[in-house]
Amino acid sequence: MSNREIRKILIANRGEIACRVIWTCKEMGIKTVAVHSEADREALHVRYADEAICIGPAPSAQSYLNIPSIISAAEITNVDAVHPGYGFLAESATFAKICEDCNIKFIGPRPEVIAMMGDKVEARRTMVAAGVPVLPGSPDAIESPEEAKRLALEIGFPIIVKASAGGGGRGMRIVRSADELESQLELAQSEALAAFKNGAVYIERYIERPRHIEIQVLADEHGNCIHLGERECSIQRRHQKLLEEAPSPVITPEQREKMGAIAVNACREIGYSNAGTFEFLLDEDGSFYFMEMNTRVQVEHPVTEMVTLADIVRNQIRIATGEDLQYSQDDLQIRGHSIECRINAEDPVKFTPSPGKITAFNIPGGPGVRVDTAVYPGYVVPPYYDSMIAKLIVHARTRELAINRMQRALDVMVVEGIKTTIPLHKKIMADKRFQAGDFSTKFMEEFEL
Ligand code: MV4
Repeated sequence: MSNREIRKILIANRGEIACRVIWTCKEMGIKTVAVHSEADREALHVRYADEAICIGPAPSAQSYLNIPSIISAAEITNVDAVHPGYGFLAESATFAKICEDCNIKFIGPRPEVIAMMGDKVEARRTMVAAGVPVLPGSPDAIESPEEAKRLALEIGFPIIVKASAGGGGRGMRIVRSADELESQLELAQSEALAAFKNGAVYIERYIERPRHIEIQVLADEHGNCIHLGERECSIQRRHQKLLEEAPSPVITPEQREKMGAIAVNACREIGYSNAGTFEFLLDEDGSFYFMEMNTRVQVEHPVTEMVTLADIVRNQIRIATGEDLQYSQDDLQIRGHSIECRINAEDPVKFTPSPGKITAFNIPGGPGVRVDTAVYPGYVVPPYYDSMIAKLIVHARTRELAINRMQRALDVMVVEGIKTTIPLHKKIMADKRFQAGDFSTKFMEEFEL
């Protein structure tokens, strides 16, 4: 069933994800409109698109986050739909609603669903109702220090205080004993208020050494939903993922089926549509708990594409036209192993941004190697945006072969003129614990010792 034609899409983003969306649009015979800031006139997504419109000055707030400017560009170019990519306006319920009101299809879930998942207390409550396991914690935002104390004693220390409007690790505090609870709670609330203009916080039992495992789902607008297995995202630093892989070295087929079924069932319960990701914390005993849901395509989607042969962006667009999912769960298989290394324009030791001119650029090739990037020799990495300049993705029959393939690829990857995280990835690939699959979200803290 298809009730909406999409002939032309505006990509409300920049960088590699804008290029990634354009590739699939080209394959589907869909015309594309790039938007760009004044700093991005020479950007690759501008050259790849059929049309390009400048939407404002370099700072994101005046360009890629400027809703009136983007809607104007969409109206002028007469597009049928907007693809938001990730970051920027991808999880703005306001933007999704305005698109809808302007009769432009937002390629993502309904605005109400985006808003609900953006409120972590509400998301948690919704997931409990949909049968998704969550950690013992507060059913609502914390109202008083007394309530926090009562709950904490029930749950047992350590606990974690999280901002309801936060996410991605911003505004969290670990509390290890009752005597520090009140002060930490107050700090968390005032930090949340300052950072998100919303002081609501909630508490949960704290897991010391979890793994971050996420399930990719695809849901059409008619209640059909499938999962595409998990991604292992535990290797991160300061809540920034460094590399991801699929499948996870510790998830068994039975565990995958269980986690996938829970995610798919939840999607049906909440009327979720389009691509989405359920983030789980996996405990050392194999228990898993819902953390957050991402209502967009993710940076790390390629590792899932490599092991399933699905084109996630194509599925997003098909779903947005109102078509049924083209495959059922039984059609989907996980084949081989994929790893993605995020190449950032950063000092690999200090993790400070390293913008500037790329004087030499060489990308690896050969079987099972994919590079998603928007940079080229002579390109100047602007200082205004995210520092990720490329994703190096490999696919091989086994994890061991994928690590080997990644090492060979990293060896021939050349980015000169700026500092990058390539040397760090080489060290991680050579690490015995990484190779053994023996790690948690604490891996980088221990790695640096
Ligand atoms: C936790 C946790 C342990 N216990 N919640 C970090 C990101 C945000 N989405 C939630 N996070 C965590 N929540 C409980 N109850 C540990 C983390 C965490 C983490 C999670 C995923 C990936 C990396 C992380 C690094 C530090 C802490």
